[in-house]
Amino acid sequence: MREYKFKEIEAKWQTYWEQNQTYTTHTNTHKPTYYVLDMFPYPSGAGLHVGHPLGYIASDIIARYKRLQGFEVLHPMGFDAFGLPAEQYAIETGNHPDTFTNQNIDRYRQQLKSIALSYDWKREIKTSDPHYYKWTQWMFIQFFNAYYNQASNKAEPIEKLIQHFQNFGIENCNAFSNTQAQSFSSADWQNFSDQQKAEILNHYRIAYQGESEVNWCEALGTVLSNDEVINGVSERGGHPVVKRKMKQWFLRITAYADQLLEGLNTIDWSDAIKEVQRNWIGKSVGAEISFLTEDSTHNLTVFTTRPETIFGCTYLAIAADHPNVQNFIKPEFGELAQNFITNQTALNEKERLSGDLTAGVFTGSFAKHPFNLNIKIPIYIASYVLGDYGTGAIMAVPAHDSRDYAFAKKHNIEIKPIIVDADVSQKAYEEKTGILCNSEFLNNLSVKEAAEITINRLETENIGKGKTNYRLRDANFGRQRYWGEPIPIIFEDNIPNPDDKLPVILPQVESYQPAGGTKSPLASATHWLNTPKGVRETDTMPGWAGSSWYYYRYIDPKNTETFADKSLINKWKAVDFYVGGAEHGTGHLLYARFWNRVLFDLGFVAEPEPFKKLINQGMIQGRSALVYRINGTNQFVSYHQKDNYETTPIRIDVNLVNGSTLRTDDFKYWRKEFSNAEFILEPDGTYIVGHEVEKMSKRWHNVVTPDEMIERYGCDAFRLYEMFLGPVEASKPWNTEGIDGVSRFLRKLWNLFYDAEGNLKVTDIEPTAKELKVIHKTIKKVQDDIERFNLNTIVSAYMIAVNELTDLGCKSKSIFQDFLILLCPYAPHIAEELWQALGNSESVTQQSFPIYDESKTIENEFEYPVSINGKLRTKLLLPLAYTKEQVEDEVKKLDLSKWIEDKPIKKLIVVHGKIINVVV
Ligand code: ANZ
Repeated sequence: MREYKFKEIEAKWQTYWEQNQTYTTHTNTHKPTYYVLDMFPYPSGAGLHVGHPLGYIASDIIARYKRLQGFEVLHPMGFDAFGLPAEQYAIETGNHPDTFTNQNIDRYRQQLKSIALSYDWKREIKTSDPHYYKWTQWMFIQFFNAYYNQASNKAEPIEKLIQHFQNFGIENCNAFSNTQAQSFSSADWQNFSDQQKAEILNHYRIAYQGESEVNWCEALGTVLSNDEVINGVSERGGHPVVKRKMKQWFLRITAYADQLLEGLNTIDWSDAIKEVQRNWIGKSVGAEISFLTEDSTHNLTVFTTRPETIFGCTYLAIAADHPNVQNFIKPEFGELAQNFITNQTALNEKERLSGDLTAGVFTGSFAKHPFNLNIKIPIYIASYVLGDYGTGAIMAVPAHDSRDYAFAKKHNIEIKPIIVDADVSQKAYEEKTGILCNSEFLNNLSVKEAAEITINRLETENIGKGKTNYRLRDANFGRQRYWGEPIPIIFEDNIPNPDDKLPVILPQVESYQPAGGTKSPLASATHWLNTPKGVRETDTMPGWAGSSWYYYRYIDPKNTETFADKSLINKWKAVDFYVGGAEHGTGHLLYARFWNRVLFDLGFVAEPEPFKKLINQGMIQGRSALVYRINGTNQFVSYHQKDNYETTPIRIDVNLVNGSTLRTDDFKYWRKEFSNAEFILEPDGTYIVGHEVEKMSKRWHNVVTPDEMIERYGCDAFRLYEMFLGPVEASKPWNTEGIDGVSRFLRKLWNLFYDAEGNLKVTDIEPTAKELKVIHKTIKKVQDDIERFNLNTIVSAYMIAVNELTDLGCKSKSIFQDFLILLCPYAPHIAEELWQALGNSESVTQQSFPIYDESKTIENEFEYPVSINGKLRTKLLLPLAYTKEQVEDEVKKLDLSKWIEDKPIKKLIVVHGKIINVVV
């Protein structure tokens, strides 16, 4: 007697897979390789809700499918373990963040295992493990010891640059930098002190020390991230926050701006996320133009993407935090201007741009128009001009730029259109604008041509030059926190040198509080800080360091000689299929691409791009449940009655609801304050709740966990349902009700194999043409849809197949076997159980994907409807290959006496493959 008991079955197979190492990846294989990766999670204290596994299940289906296709699949999982919540926990409790992190990891691992994801768990990694971060630190040192050569377009050892300085000084130096080192000869270089040399090299190293502004909160004694500062005060406590310049480590990602753009054309990612990266890199082609003040004492260089509009420029605007802003402020305008600067510089970029964009003040200075020295152009300080973009100053063209227009209107500045138009003569243009053009200038030109000509003229007249700008900034690589990888640098007489004794292990500290000043808690670990060689760097790496290269560690996780053996990297190359959230578009996904390119340039890895194909799973939202309290009472009114009262909606735990019906008794028990709640019900005596679709979060009491779902419905049903909800990339609400459908499907599948008495119905008989058609149709559907990543429609295909096979009374073992192989990527437990019931001893997950045979799907018989005098009477099954005459012969053989008695057939109409009509 056999019933579908999912709990027993699922436990049995999870043990089997573990004991038999079913999902171990063998690297000494001759099969083609395929690497399927999930973005590894940061293990938070809350564990997983049903939204998290969406991507994990999808990638698991791909991994399982690729195994069936004969690939050796690498499908690992690990943990991104450094991060702020653990740090916060340590500060609050005084406990080591590792304890907290490990607890969370254990919970995550157990949850992930319960979902039957086919990871090779022996490859698990954790970024906070010294065996792991040793290599993060080692890579940092490679970056420190490298520069970007613009001649070869790649990172090269810094030794090569030193050699160049030694031989030629700075002349013909092709090293990328966005700061300017002084000019020096080879003789100068040789005479420089070590300190001077170090400072020059710092302009070129991929990992370098730069100055950056941080948000400093005196009261909290710490540096805060932009998110932790709201309107100039700390989010926690509301203390004042000021900007402070600090020396910090950076990675020179800007050297790779063009490569990161071009690389996007070589990878299979969605257009949306490529666009996010393009915008973030923000390449702008234009010009820098120099404006001289009226009295010729100062110069203001602007960056513009529309150089040809220079004839319509009616004012210049400079950022409040421009380093030379003071040069332009005339004493009469001093007070207003200084106040404006003070107000502006207290705000961060986001705050400034969300404020009044027409805010600004006149400096009192004028500049000369470079092409017509008689025209005077006022210089303003404006809130919408950013100090750290372009040159921090703009030429404003109100007639052609909306922000300039708004500003000009507010400040009563002239608005002067320029004409780049074949229909308007130069003379008319000059009359209109008062600007004398060179002969033929701008006449008959497209915008692009006009821009080119303008740049040529700027260059010949030495007023400006063509210039490409990027929005991308070098990546800040230092945090003043404890829970991160120590940056492996020792300062010897202020000169930073790599510490080659790796790993530099995070020391034990007394307190996880910041050490005062702008230093991290590590600064108080004096025993660790001071080494015979010098003083250690106390900043730690940011969260994205360990996640920028982890995909290589899985390839060879236990290696102690190197981060991963080169021959193994050459075998797996890079990630073939990557699944994770789109919110990482400008963080992890950009940093990892950059990091990987440096490793590639230095010869450590095999591919310039780390993730060939990327899928971004959508969000699963929660479906909150609402009850309606009548204001000022303890009465709750049901959804359809609520409009008759003044009510306030209250979100309640979704587990108190069946469908939309509130279990009122449970509700009373839920919270003490509701224990004497009264209800105004619907006419049928139920309380109906309202629903709201919103983020799944504890705060809204709408969290559903995989644990609950698996407990109630089983893992197979849960996996199927996650996919059934809709396309993986789409965001959609969770609705527990719907899972019943897939549960029923699994029972129906079971009943296809077992009769009511629990006996296996399967036999070895040859499958019928109809059964073959069903299975081959399904093979094609599953294969096509997996290849196109349409994972939701496959669930319906399974359901249709089981319905059809049930209707056909299928008992064929070979049909069943094929079906179970098709099913096992989604529902591996039931597939294994039934596979074994069919007498197989090997795991179904190790079989070959069935081969589609189109000829089996072609109908070779047709069931003709037979009408007599226009009335449908019977049916006649005939080979489709029969000609019209053969069909007619078959009809004549039929015994139709029941309907026509002994009347002769007057007319016989046969439409081949469609219909038979008998007229008597
Ligand atoms: C004249 C002009 C005329 C401009 C026109 C635009 C339209 P992207 O594409 O983002 O690079 N700009 C330059 N530096 C700026 C700064 N630090 N803060 C704010 N705005 C700045 O945009 C470049 C354009 O943005 C530049 O071209 C400049 O305005 C402005 F019809 O110059 B333009």
